[in-house]
Amino acid sequence: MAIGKKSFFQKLKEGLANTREGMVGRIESVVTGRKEFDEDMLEELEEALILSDIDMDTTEKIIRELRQDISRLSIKTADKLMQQIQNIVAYFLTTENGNELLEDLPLVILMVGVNGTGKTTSMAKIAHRLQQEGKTVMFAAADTFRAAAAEQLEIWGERVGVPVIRHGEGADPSAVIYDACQSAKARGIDVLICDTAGRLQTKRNLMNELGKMSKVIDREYPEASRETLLVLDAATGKNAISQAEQFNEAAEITGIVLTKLDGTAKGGIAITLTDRFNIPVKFVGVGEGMEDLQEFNPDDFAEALFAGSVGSERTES
Ligand SMILES: Nc1nc2c(ncn2[C@@H]2O[C@H](COP(=O)(O)OP(=O)(O)O)[C@@H](O)[C@H]2O)c(=O)[nH]1
Ligand SMILES: [Mg+2]
Repeated sequence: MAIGKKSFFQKLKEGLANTREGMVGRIESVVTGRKEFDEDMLEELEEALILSDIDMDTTEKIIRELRQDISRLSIKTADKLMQQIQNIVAYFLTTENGNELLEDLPLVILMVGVNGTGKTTSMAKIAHRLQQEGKTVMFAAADTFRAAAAEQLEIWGERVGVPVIRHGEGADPSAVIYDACQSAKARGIDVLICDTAGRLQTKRNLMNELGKMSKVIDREYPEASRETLLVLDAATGKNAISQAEQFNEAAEITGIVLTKLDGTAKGGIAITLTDRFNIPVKFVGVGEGMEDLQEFNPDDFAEALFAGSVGSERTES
């Protein structure tokens, strides 16, 4: 294992510590010391999963899968069973679409999500990552609802060395996007990342606003590939599901950024989100530092989650 990989994995493990204690701890206490992996155990496991922010529907699918695997693979030991649950979790975290950002440049990313989930700071972290890959980035301050929002973005822009296109408070967000598209094209910017307001409006309102911005990009920058990233705060647990429902109806979400996994035991929500919406998680936030937004990988995530449990192979702390 390369050093870079190890520190990345360590950080992910640390970020998932509370979820591991909660979710994996619960699973482990059902599994260990069992003589038989029978229906009673599956029922207890079902409860354990539901308590871990995995919804009923996804839980039932996981249990069904596990029931089959126990007989198909003749699983007889707790460590084999834990390993298989980890495999199933990784499988449920996988969608048909890739977890990486689109490679085709230029790229325009629209950041959406309710206030406080981490849109603006995640933009800075994504920009930092793209710059390390040698790409040029620009920000559009299309959260024009509060003056503070554009100011905050400007501070981040200065910090990471990214130009920011902004208008005054209360300006039309689509006008900001329009200017940003022109400017990004003129300067040959690789990735334009657009902040948006996170007010929880009515669905119609949200749809109109996001729809308008999207149309401006389509019209002004048709050659650009597009991502719409929904930022969700993992600590809000089931609330994140209803947010995803609303935004998914209002816009074509291409990826999820799941923030604040550090300090919450509700990380299991990632499993429900990918299963329910079939939208890939593209990044996870495991801290407030610049390097604490990681690219998401289902296998690494499941492995970090189950690290140190009876079935895991990588047990170093
Ligand atoms: N601990 C932690 N804090 C985060 C993470 N992502 C964002 N935050 C914090 O969440 C707060 C709100 O973030 P902000 O980007 O302003 O949210 P916005 O309203 O959606 O733009 C800030 O204090 C961030 O530092 C994360 O992954 N972990
Ligand atoms: Mg913001």
